[in-house]
Amino acid sequence: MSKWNIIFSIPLLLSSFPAYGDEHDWKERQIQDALLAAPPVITDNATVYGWDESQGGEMTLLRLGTGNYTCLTSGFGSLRLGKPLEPIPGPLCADENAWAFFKAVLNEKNPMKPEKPYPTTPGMAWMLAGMGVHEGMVDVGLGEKIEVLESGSGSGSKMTKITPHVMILPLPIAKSGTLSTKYNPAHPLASWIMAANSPLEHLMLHVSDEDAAAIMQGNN
Ligand SMILES: [Cu+2]
Repeated sequence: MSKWNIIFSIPLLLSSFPAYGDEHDWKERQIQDALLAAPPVITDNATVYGWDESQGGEMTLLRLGTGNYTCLTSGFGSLRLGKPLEPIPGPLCADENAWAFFKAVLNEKNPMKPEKPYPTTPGMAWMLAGMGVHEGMVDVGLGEKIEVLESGSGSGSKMTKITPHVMILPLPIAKSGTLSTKYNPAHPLASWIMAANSPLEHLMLHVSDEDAAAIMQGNN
């Protein structure tokens, strides 16, 4: 079943309901989490989606924006649909091309074996809060996992925080260059190819926490 159809039918109703008490609290908390993904020039006008815990973690519209970016509360970076939020935040903000790609990914039962070809125009997705990686793997659903940490680099430990990054995706990349196909905690700012040789292949461009903070501040 397509989760995306549900996602778009519910928000139209929800957005017209006033939010009180607990419901308002979790929504506000998730919006604040999502806004950590990118600088205000992006997030100020962004649409924000989060996870409705009362609906088993179903994706839901939290805030409708007028800008070209869509932000998602922590939990999407690993496509952990319907699962509890990660202890390490991993919100993201996607431009229109990246969002079109994510929508197509969400519509597939098995994102690694799409029935419909994914859009091919690369977009940009910001994850300036970094992301938590569970036992060196990212879960894309149906038991399919992408190994993202260099083996022998602490990938056996339960949770590793990878540094702030921007993703260009989707982006097929020849393996003839110097880019690794894994994140190496010993070189946390190195660019690399995530989900190499899969339909989710993309470029990961990392910055330090300090530089991410500078980007978040802009000219202020
Ligand atoms: Cu990535």
